[in-house]
Amino acid sequence: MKEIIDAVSRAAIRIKKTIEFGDTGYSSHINKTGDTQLKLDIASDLIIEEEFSKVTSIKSIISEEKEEAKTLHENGKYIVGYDPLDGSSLVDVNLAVGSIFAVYEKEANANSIVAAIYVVYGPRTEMVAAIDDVKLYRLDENGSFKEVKTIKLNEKGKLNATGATQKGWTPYHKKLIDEIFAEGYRLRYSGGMVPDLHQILLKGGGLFSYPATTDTPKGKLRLLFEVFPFAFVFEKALGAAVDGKKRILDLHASHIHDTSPCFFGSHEEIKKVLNEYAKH
Ligand code: P6P
Repeated sequence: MKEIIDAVSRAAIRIKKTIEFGDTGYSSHINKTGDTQLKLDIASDLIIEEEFSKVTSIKSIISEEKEEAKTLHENGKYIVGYDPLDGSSLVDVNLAVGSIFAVYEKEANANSIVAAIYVVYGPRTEMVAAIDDVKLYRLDENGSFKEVKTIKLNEKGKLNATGATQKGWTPYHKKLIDEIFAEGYRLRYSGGMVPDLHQILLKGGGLFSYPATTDTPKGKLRLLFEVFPFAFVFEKALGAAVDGKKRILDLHASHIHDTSPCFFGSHEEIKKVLNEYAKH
């Protein structure tokens, strides 16, 4: 696993430079989920593929920016699903973005995930790796990622990151969110999944929700390279992740671009979600 983390570190340093000085315009390509790809998306995907090509333990890669899975090393042990630059459209307004990686063994699905890694490109470049526990690393002035601390969530937090267009929320989802705010939680939502979840993890807890809505009845976030990896991170950080009724890591993706409603947070907040959603 260390060689995969090292490859992510090398890719992150290259992607950071591409974000700072690259072309933020749109390409002429549309990816499998119908998003028009930014040149940054394509550049980041190529950088990651190049760095992963040097890692013989990686059998194949599944990228949000690629149509199909790609084999790298026939005798490799791991399948890596990744979103090369999640929230890339936020670069244009100088907000933080991130790369997300899920490491799978036998098959690319929740029951086979063995590690999750993400990188946040913000005022500082940080990487979080979840294997047995969740470790935070920060890029230093010498271009090396140095371990900072182990991340653990409290039973209850203070932040509420409320995703999706409110017009499309179900009445019971709105009731849940309003009740949490009425308890004094603070709204923290940038539209970037990686920094929004990173903030909850580093501030000790809260709730991030991207529910089913009228315009996204199956949610928007992708199981293989967004939802499963963050569910793994939150559970290893002593939190939880559900789809409203079930544990995320008990779900099964039948297609590489499948999405799901998702809630990530501390145990207290996830209990509130399950209690409210159980009534509908
Ligand atoms: P909305 C970015 O496009 C993204 O995929 C995630 O990073 C983010 O959490 C979500 O979409 C934001 O979606 O509908 O709330 O703007």
